[in-house]
Amino acid sequence: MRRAVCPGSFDPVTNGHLDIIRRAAGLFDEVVVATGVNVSKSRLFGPQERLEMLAAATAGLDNVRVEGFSGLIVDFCREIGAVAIVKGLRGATDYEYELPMAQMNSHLTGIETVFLPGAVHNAFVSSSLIREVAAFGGDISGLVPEFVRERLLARLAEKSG
Ligand code: COD
Repeated sequence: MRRAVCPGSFDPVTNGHLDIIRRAAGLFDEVVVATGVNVSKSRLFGPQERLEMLAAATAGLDNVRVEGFSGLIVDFCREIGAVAIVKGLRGATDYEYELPMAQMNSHLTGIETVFLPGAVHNAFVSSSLIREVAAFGGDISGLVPEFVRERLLARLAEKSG
């Protein structure tokens, strides 16, 4: 059983994330999508909400499950017996950000990181831009699952109300 982990903040999950998760599911026997905390980012949704949205968005993928983690991603990978971390790369900026993390994770436990090139049509999609565009009334349909769009608009309305 070759198990991989797709980690991220997923705040919220986007179609860019889902493309990487789907493709990882085609490469490994099982993919665990792991929602963690990026200490350098502010959050809109809590851990349980991000988990629920990911579970709903990946419900059709038989060999994908969703879990939360805290602490180091390498410790989580060891606990569940994962052989690789899968990350998506939208371009050079992602690569520069992800490479030292992959090298640090390899240094810590020897785990491999597999990079998948992001699809061109999702290259501009990030959770932070989605949150910002939605907050100012821009149209984010087609960039996140419809139920995520609705949940995001409801959360932003709550915050401003
Ligand atoms: N197309 C393709 N890939 C994409 C797209 C897109 N449109 N959008 C995002 N991605 C990829 C990102 O490149 C990333 O690989 C992944 O999806 C998740 O993205 P985010 O933005 O949701 O998640 P991040 O980058 O904030 O998550 C960071 C982690 C939580 C994974 C990281 O901080 C972590 O591992 N934290 C745990 C503590 C730890 O171990 N720290 C030491 C690391 S060396």
